[in-house]
Amino acid sequence: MSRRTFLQAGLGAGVLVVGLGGANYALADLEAMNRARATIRPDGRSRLPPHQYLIRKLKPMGGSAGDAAPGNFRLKVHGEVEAPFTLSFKDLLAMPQTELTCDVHCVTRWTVLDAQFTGVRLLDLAERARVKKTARYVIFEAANEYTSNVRLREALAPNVMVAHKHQGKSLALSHGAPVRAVIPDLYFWKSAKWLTGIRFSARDEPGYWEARGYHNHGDPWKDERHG
Ligand SMILES: Nc1nc2c(c(=O)[nH]1)N[C@H]1C(S)=C(S)[C@@H](COP(=O)(O)O)O[C@H]1N2
Ligand SMILES: [Mo]
Repeated sequence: MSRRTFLQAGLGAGVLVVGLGGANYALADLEAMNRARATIRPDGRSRLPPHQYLIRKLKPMGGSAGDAAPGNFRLKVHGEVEAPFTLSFKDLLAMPQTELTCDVHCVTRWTVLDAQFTGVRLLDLAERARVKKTARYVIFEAANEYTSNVRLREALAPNVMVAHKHQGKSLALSHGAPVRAVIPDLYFWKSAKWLTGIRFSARDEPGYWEARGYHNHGDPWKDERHG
């Protein structure tokens, strides 16, 4: 299947809008879900992971917000690296920019197809920092001590990024302004909002939710919800 076919397979007409407690999102219809379920991704997995349903746009899931002002933003890239560095928001914009269209899967069972993010690939940040061979994990660090842990190999996948735009616009505060992580192929709790640091680590360090009963890995296709 071509890339274009793959991208279009999740789109379709006939969306049933359902008010859920007044929340500002819609539940896509069963046909769209069946179509997503029947679509096979380039990696051989179903486009809709088990026990997920579709909604139309990201639902703000809360969390303890950081400082949204780009002028105050600093991203520390550190840990098991030869060349640690700190980026301002301007520095981040000066790095090669990537536009990513990806599907997002929340552990509370909603999925959004074709979410769009703009930012910098983690791979590009890792190359610049010259990650040591001893590194095995990436710890995403965010405001107010929120962290999430991702295996290095998975963090360096080409669809993992540090994003400052969503749907072509600056990130909203509720979605992690000014910068968040996006790790599309793990449950969305791994995608730290209000990002402040990327730490390469030799050891695994269960993050905020991982230490509170969520699965340490969080693969949506393996239903890795709880530890
Ligand atoms: N800093 C921070 N990042 C966070 C969280 C949080 O509480 N704090 N919540 C996580 C969870 S549980 C989810 S589901 C997603 C939700 O992202 P959204 O609010 O943009 O949908 O952000 C993740 N990133
Ligand atoms: Mo979540």
